[in-house]
Amino acid sequence: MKINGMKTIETSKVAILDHLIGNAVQISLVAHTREDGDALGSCIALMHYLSECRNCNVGITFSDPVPDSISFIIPQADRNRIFIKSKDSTSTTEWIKNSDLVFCIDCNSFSRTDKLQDVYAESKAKKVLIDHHPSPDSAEFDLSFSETEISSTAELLFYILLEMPEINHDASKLPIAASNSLMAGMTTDTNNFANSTFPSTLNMASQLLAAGVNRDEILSNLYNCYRENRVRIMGHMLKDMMVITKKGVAYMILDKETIDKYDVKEGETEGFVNIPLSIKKVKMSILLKQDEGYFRVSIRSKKGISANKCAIEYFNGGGHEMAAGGKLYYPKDIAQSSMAAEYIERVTVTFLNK
Ligand SMILES: [Mn+2]
Repeated sequence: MKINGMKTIETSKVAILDHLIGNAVQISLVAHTREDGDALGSCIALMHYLSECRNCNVGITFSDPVPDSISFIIPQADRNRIFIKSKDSTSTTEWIKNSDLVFCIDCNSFSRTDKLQDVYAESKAKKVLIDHHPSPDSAEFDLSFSETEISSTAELLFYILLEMPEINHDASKLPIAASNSLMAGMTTDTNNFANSTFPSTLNMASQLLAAGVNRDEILSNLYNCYRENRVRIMGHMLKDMMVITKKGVAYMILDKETIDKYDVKEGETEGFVNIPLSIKKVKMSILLKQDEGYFRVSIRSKKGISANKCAIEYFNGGGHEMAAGGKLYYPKDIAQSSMAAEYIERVTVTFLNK
């Protein structure tokens, strides 16, 4: 039963988790590649709970460096507890190999951890999943907390932590660094309460605010600290690059040349794909960003249209019902990069006619 918008977490699973943590010597956390605020915030929060409340030895492992736009979520003192595979392959691999407990955060399968996939697959550690994406690869894990009717992994983690004996339903007992990063993670995944906001989400926000989280500072870091270039290219894309099809699909293709011209950094186009949905006639928005041999694809849709299905069927990806991503490869899916627009036009007509 749900009371006052709280999320109920199975007591039997909490007991298993408590036991696994109690027996662990070294713990490794991982999230999906190209980590966002939710992935990073959840990892930082869990790390603080494990180290401060449980005295565990914890490290976070990522495939690639954290984008500048969300790096404020990492407290200064934690910088040396994050292992980046592309920067320091040996210590990252060693850390994972020597861990006897592993958490897969905001990521429904190790296959989404890019360069870390094989190391985690070979790990003999106990494996725990905490995630809000559909279709988790449950067979990979000894224990799974998977819930899709929730704003974010940060929210799911918040309700799990409330159940732990040291916290015992009192959010003020969470380390403040954990509370701050849980708030940051939930805020980014809900786009500051614009989407996937449930009664339990507002309940969480309320409890965290009461526990002393500085939300103004988080909002300032998230939304008032961009580089000028980001706003300039946003203007250019919306004015000169956005196409709206007869079917109400808006798409923008950010090519290499433009990326270089505006010196676009990793994570800097975050949120762009949402903007066309503010137009009444637009039902679905697609953003393509050129990489080596493929485009990275982001899809957002309005209620009644599945961004997830579109991503699975045409863009080698998936995600949430109304927010998904994938890849469009050339020359596999399209003969050359210049044919991306034509591909989108064609497949979205087929998709929306179904
Ligand atoms: Mn998430």
